[in-house]
Amino acid sequence: MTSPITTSRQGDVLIITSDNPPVNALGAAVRQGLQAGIEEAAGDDIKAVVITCAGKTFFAGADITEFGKPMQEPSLPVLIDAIEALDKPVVAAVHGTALGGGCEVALGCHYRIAVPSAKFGLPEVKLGLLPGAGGTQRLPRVAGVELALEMAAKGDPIPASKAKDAGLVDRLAGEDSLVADAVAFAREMAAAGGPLPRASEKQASASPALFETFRKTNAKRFRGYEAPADIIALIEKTTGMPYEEGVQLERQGFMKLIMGTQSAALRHIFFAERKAAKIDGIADDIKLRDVKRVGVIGAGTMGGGISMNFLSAGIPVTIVEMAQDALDRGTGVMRKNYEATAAKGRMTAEQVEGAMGLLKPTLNFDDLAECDLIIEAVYESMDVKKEVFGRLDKIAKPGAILASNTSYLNVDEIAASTSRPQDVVGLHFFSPANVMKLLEIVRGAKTADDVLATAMALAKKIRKVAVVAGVCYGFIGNRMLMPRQVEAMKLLMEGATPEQIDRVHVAFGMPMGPFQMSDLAGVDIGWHRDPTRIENIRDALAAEDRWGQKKGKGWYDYDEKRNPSPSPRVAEIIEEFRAKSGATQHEVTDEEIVERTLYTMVNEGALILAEGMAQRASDIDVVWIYGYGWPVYRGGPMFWADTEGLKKIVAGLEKHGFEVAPLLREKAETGERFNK
Ligand code: 3H9
Repeated sequence: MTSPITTSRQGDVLIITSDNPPVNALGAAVRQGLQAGIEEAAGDDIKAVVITCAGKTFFAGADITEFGKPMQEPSLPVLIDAIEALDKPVVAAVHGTALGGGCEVALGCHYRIAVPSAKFGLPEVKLGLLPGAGGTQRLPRVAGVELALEMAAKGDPIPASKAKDAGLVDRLAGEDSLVADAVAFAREMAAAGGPLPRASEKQASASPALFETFRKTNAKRFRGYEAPADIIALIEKTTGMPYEEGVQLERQGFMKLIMGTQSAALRHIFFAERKAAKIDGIADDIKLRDVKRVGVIGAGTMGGGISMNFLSAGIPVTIVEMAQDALDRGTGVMRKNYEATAAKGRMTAEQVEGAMGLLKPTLNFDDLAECDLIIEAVYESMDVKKEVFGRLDKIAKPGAILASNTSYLNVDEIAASTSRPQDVVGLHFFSPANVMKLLEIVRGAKTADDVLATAMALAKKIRKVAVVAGVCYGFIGNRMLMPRQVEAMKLLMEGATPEQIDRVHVAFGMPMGPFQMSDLAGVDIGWHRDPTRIENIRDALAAEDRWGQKKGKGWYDYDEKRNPSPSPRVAEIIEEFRAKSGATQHEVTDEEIVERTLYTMVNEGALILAEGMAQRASDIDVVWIYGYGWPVYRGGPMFWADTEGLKKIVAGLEKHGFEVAPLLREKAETGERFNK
């Protein structure tokens, strides 16, 4: 097998090049090739060395697929030490993203030169790990403890310009002359002579207050995660320590995390997210439909949010409403949202104008004839949707993709109201649609393959994580939400409080519990609006104007800063319904809440999987992580079920009298997992 590493010479400079697509991950073959390159560099005729990568990026890190398998020599830390130990200048020439182990290789080199578009990062934390090849020790010594903490504990990459300011990059190269500039730099450093700047020989220092402040400032972001806490503690403990001792502690910390469930969960999600983009039975190279302009029907919260995704990606949008005031209100909200983003420094004023400039608001439905993809975001009613699709069928250009943003309704029935069901697909965005990452692409019985593949490609373009779902009530996400909601209400009747149920969910790692979520979304959503018709607790709350946060009261009472407190009135209402329901009261334990609200979701997930409504268990995990805030460190409901043990899930369901999904039972009995 040919090595992904080649060497070449420019005079007395040795250029070591890695070509290991797609991201130059530092797998065994790359490490072995680099080791051979370093041995070659020891030759007397070599005065300096450049390490660079072909393709789209510098090393993007260790090869994650090797984790959990027996390690092949040389290990990355040993290799990087050997690079640093060379007695001639070694220059890392960086383009693309120097991430994780890649950033650590660059730190092992004596000098770093980068193109302006390059980025540097230590994203290991996002895989539940800490940098394990010297990163926690060399980065603070090169770029300072504060930046090292930021980069290692949060995992976000920084641009080359910032890296240069911090001393992580010594020089910027021309965007098209990286290797030539690196060779010149290497030669210059060789000629200059003098001691080589080795990161491990430098010192780092920081005031103890820095760590405490950092912990406090980021407490919310890090809640529940092991790796950030370990990273902060490690850098705190090793700052000022000799390098050799620090790096040993780093090694121990890395080994501890890599054996843990959180890292397994986070690595699972890394690959699950990428696998979700693959559609069973459709070739990767299928010809896609050209989407140059998107049409959106409805300028309400959903239609506006959906439009913003495309505008931000530079795709023109025609947005249609029925009345001028609704159209004006909708476009006004979009502008306000963009301006708020700009105020936070995440967009420039020109970008705001650029995006809004791509928007064509109109009252004329026929203007949609110019669009290649039309998404309807109108009222959630089958009759209304059918009427809209019937009209669309008459005016849309041949081959245009017709999409419904329905959250529950039957996409096949909607498609049947057109003469072109093959062009119809569900595109279920989650609210707020300009923010939430998830997109469910609903595959109708007749949806054409190229329509599906085009939708998937577009999702990537607008930076969504998309999952293919089949036609069933609520698709994947909302269908699994239903048993949770039903059980939460039953638990209330049997003795639990909204506070207890929410507390259990938050302790589990959810951003909020079911009642907090209802207060945020609006208790009145889907309410029949007849205050005299009180059939359940929700009706009672809505009738008393307890619509949630927007009214200052819902399941909870809110102060002017929207801090919730348990509501005595809600307790009374619950008591009234308990009395009427005849449900047997008992002491509800936290464990029972988990079993009845979360195990039931897993059960529903197993049904979805068996019915083929999700392509794979990991897709269900992706839906819950990106659409509903399931804690990433638990890997999604199906991965979590695997880690809990499927036998335990089955026993928990049976204890409460639930019918166990056959697939779940089968897997529990055979000892299989949902995610292999
Ligand atoms: C580490 O370095 C530990 C060390 O500190 C210590 C070690 C001792 N390995 O994302 P894309 C695959 S931990 C293996 O779609 P993009 C990916 O699965 C690592 N495979 O491209 C996909 O495969 P497929 C720290 C990897 O352009 C394909 O490459 N580093 C790896 O949108 C394309 O990926 C990280 O965590 C990998 N490291 O984004 C960086 N990376 O085509 C992780 C990617 O079969 N990577 N693949 O689905 C990324 O963040 C993005 O891939 C990157 C490119 C930004 C580089």
